[in-house]
Amino acid sequence: MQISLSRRLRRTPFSAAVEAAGVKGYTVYNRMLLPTVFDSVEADYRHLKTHVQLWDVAVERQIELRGPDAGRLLQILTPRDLRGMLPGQCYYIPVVDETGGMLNDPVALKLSDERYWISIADSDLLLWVKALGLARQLEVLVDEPDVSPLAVQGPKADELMARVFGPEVMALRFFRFGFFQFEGRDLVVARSGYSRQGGFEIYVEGADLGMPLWEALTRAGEDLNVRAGCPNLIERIEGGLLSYGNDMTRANTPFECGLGRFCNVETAIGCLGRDALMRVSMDGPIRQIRALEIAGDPLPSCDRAWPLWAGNVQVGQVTSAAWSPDYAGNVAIGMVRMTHWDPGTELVVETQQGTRNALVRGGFWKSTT
Ligand code: THG
Repeated sequence: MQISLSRRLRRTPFSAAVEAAGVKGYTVYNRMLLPTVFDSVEADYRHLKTHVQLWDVAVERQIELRGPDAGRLLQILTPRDLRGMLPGQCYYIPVVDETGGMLNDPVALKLSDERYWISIADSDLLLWVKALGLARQLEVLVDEPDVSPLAVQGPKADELMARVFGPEVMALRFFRFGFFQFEGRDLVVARSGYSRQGGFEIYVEGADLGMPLWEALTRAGEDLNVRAGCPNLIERIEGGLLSYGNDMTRANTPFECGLGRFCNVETAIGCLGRDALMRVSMDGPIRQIRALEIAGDPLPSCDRAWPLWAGNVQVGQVTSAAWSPDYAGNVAIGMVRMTHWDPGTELVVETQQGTRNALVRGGFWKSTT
């Protein structure tokens, strides 16, 4: 069995390097190839937690907003109050529709007062953003620039990045970005990324720079054991990093997703979902994302929602699960009804391989070891 490639399933500026590194699995994300495994998911996990990896995350496509109304349009999309956002900052923003349903959970970057990038998760947000800009007759251009993020993740990321971009890159604070030169071109480099191991994301502008940058990082990091990697299922569950389309969909509000800390419904004036979210923020959600431990041997990956049962009543579902070598158990993310979401609650989960006991936890594992 193979994925048939065509123009609709886009390669990335780093695909040649990923293939040369022996990628073993891909998923499709924003109609682009996203590597999921190189050695084995467990070996990739251990390497990520020990050394440093290069991740082809070009699938994190950018939506550029440019023009005097760029900030206004961004505020229409999200219940997070953007008034305090400064150039050089990244904000994790829930994006919601008029019912308060989640459309995406991107990272927004403020390049200047009139220019933003929205670094999107897996949903067709460009169409929604363009339509809103046009319908509201805003003075803003909306499109997808030729920008492809390359993530450098792991405990040795600072050392590797300093060698290629200079020691100044180490002064970047979390969720801040600056401009750093590579081959005479200015690139946005942020301290961010889809892991809890620390690291950076380089927004590679111009596909021609992809392979030279990958090769420079590989050469510079030989003695650091640098290799190709990718967002790791086990590590991201331990860290409580949510996956749009898996752990939440348009059927969920940001409060249900545990993203209430990124919502300011009182002050996010202009947000399309503000009224709807005001109503649900008063009472609070009746179901919410939870970390769960699932008993027994290593589970297969969660290729559909696994119902969660309390007796013969369904009280939620598990949407991501993996065997954790460090915790010697199955770590999972699910959505659980209020009546059964207290830490220590024992439930039963129905996987494609039969039922298992599941325990609701008080929080994620957030391992950085
Ligand atoms: N980086 C960039 N773009 C992205 C992702 C990324 N687009 C797709 C996807 N990942 C979007 N989803 C997330 C989910 C979590 C985080 C970032 C993007 C994240 N969250 C931290 C947390 O929840 O603790 C930090 C949030 C904060 O404190 O502001 O990093 O990874 N460019």
